[in-house]
This record gives sequence, structure tokens and C-alpha cells, in this order.
Amino acid sequence: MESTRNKLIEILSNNKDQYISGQDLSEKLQISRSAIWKHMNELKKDGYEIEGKSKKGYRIIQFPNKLSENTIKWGLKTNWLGKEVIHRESVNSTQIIAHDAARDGFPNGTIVVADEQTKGRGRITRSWHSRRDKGMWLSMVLRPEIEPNLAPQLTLLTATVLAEVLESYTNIKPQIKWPNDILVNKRKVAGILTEMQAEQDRIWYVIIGVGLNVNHNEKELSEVIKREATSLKLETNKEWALKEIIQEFLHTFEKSYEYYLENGFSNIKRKWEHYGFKIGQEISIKTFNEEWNAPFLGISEDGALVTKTIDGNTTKLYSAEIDWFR
Ligand code: BT5
Repeated sequence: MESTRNKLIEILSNNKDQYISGQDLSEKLQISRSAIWKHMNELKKDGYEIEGKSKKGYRIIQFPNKLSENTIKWGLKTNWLGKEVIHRESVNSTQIIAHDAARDGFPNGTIVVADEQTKGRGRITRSWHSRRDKGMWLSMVLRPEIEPNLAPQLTLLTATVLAEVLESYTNIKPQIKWPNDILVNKRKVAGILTEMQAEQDRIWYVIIGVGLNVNHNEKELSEVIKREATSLKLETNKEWALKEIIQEFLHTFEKSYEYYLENGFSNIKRKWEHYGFKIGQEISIKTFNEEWNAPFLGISEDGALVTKTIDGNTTKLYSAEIDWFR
């Protein structure tokens, strides 16, 4: 049922400028014309605008803007990521829902998407502004068979995926600020939050949360973050279809994640360093109890920040805040 509908959407999408007859569709999909008619009605319920003309056939006029489990799934090209979608209009945080889902046994690849978050989370105790319908507020439930100490690599992997998707899809030039911020023109457009449940040598599950500002105009970026944040719309002067960005992200993530599980981190490291912000330059570093300036030398094979200590020795940092000189 679901795959027939996906195929139907694919055929309609590939024939946007012409009508395709009920007969053609019924042959291509190997279902009756009345079954096609039923599928069309389902699509309309989810916001697709489809024109049906007798003698000519069907043509898609408008794809839905609103998100729903169906609109996210239909046309999604992944094999396992996002096969289970939990969509809510308003939630405190998609991370919380995803943790619950993971504990309740939802499968690897389940995603949680919300139109709005009232208590979106950043790292530590920071918050994430998630205005209704303006961005991608998404969490993924993953059950990777890797050692818990490698989990930070997943944040870096996610950052490279976001950077790649933004670059290829919107044509902007993103940069990644270690470890988890995506910047465009030095302003933050996206953030990533990785949380996990693990034992000493085994991960039960990982929740990767991604927040991406998409269609905010200047006023809609809240006062607090306005100076440091941006959205795709502000950078490109156009509105973007959330559904398509989500599908593009999931598709690219799935490929990259599978490659990582099979081949390890080195490819991701290379990509990350390609997008890395301030690599080779002086940055300011803040750890739990110290603050100093040092060159940002790159990232290590295990995903740490490589820099120098105050005494000038090369060192790896696993958690720190970095800043730069504006
Ligand atoms: C992050 O934390 O950047 C991780 C953000 C993860 C958000 C996603 S949305 C889906 C999922 N559900 C959640 O509840 N969270 C995840 P951090 O590096 O700590 O950055 C937080 C800081 O970014 C804040 O203190 C603000 O300064 C800034 N900030 C908050 N909202 C922002 C926004 N919408 N755009 C840009 N910057 C923002």
C-alpha cells in the first residue's frame, strides 16, 4: 500500500507538466483504476492538490506544505530511516518523545518531528528556539553497534550530513563550528544534540536531535538569538519546503551512517575538515576550569578537537566551548 503510494507520487512528480492517464497509472502500478482514485483521495486529504480531467488524466499541482507522518514518508527514498515517523504539532522537545519511543522499543531509524517545540533543548541547560512551522525540529532513534566512547563521532557525522545537504540543496556555503554548530556567514543556522543511554561497553540507543532554521524572517528569529542566528530563508531570499529538506536530510544521513558503520570515521573526518570553521587559525577555548587561545589544528580520528595546551603541547579535547575573534 505504502510503496504503491510512493510510486504514485514519484510518477506524478516526474510528470508535473503533463497529464497522465488513469489507464497509464493503473498499468504502471498494476492496480485498478478505482484503487488509483482512492489513492488520489488519500493524497488530497494530506494536502496534495491534484487535478483530475476526464479524457486527459491526472496532474499534480501543489505538494503539501504541512508536515504529517504521511507527507514525510511519501516520496522518502530511505531503506530504514524514517520508516517509523512520529509527528506532533506541538511538543516540549522531540528529544523527550524520542527517548520515550526508544525505551518503548521503537525500532532503529524511528524519527520524531514536531511543528513546534515549547522547550527545545540545546546542550547542558541551554535552550533551542523552535518556532512553529519555521524549521526542521527532528530527533532520530538509532541503535548503533559501536562503543559508547565513539558516540561523539555521530555528532560530527550529522554535522557533515547537514552541511552537505545545505550545500547541494540550497547552494549556500555552510561551515561547521566544532563540534555541533552549522554556520552560514558566521551565523548559526543549525545545531545538533546527541544523547545516549549506554552501559560501559554497549550503547542501548542514541538520540540525535537536529534543529535547522528554515523559513524564519528577521523578526521571527527571537530577540535573544537574532544577532547570532540565521535561517535558510534569510540567506537565500526564498522559502523552502520543510518536507523536502527533511527527506533530503534523512536520505543523505542514512547513506553516510551506513558507510560510517562499515568503514569507520576517516571519511567523515576528511569531510568534516573540509567544512571546518577556523581550522588552522587561532581560536579561544574554554574548558571546565581554564580559558586560553590556541590554534585549531583539526579533529582527531576519534572526533576530538586537536589544539595546543597553554604550554604549547599538542592535545585532544573532547569537550570544550570554542569561540573566535570577530
Ligand atoms: C545546540 O545546542 O545547538 C543543539 C540544538 C539541538 C536542537 C534540536 S531540535 C530537535 C531536538 N529537540 C530538542 O529539544 N533539541 C534538538 P548548543 O550548542 O548548546 O546551542 C544552544 C545555543 O544556541 C543557545 O544557547 C542559543 O544561544 C543558540 N540558539 C538557540 N536557539 C537557536 C536557533 N533556533 N538558531 C540558532 N541559534 C539558536
